Amino acid sequence: MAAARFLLHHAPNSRSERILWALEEAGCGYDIHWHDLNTGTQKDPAYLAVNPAGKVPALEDRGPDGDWQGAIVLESQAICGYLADVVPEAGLAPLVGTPERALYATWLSVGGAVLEPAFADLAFPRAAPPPARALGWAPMGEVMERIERQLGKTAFIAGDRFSAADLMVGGLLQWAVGWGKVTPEAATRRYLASLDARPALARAKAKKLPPCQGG
Ligand SMILES: N[C@@H](CCC(=O)N[C@@H](CS)C(=O)NCC(=O)O)C(=O)O
Repeated sequence: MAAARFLLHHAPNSRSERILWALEEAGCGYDIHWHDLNTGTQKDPAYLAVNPAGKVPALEDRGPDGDWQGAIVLESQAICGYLADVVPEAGLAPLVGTPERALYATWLSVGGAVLEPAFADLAFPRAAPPPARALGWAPMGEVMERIERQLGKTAFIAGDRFSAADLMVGGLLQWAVGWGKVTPEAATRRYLASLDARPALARAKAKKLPPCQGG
């Protein structure tokens, strides 16, 4: 059987779960290379050639005809945006050249560049806080208010259609709420419930363990 177009380097309970979800939303063929962060397979020399940072996720694109080599996308935000662009039929991003693209581009970046570091600051407080104006993100409480305001206006984070921005923002929020670190307000709660009901997310969650462990 021919290999699927995409190969995801994935570890359970890690940031690569949102990429599993992205691939299910995109509805495209993919294989999984399972990593075990506890035994440290992400630091194997063969994987460091894929991602020198030794972290998951990494997405290899073998191309539409399976003959691409070395097309590797790193960083969750880049991977979500990349998949939305190369699988346009999945409708995970507004078309380039439309006004809807502005809000989408904003929230795709907020997910990775504002929400995620703000959450890291909340979960792992620093001994001495750095000067706020030197940081590119607001405290987590303010980021949650920004999200709540947006979700008071639109059903999804970047408009009334699900997009790759929801993978980044929603994916992180699911984690933060599940960990008990943040308490979402009404619009954010409704949003998270609507994400939970997505069949693609259920399919991604069903792949939590490699076949030899998960059946
Ligand atoms: N900025 C990266 C972060 C990836 C990342 O931190 N992955 C963690 C798992 S959640 C990892 O692989 N950690 C293993 C390690 O550092 O050894 C992204 O969003 O893709």
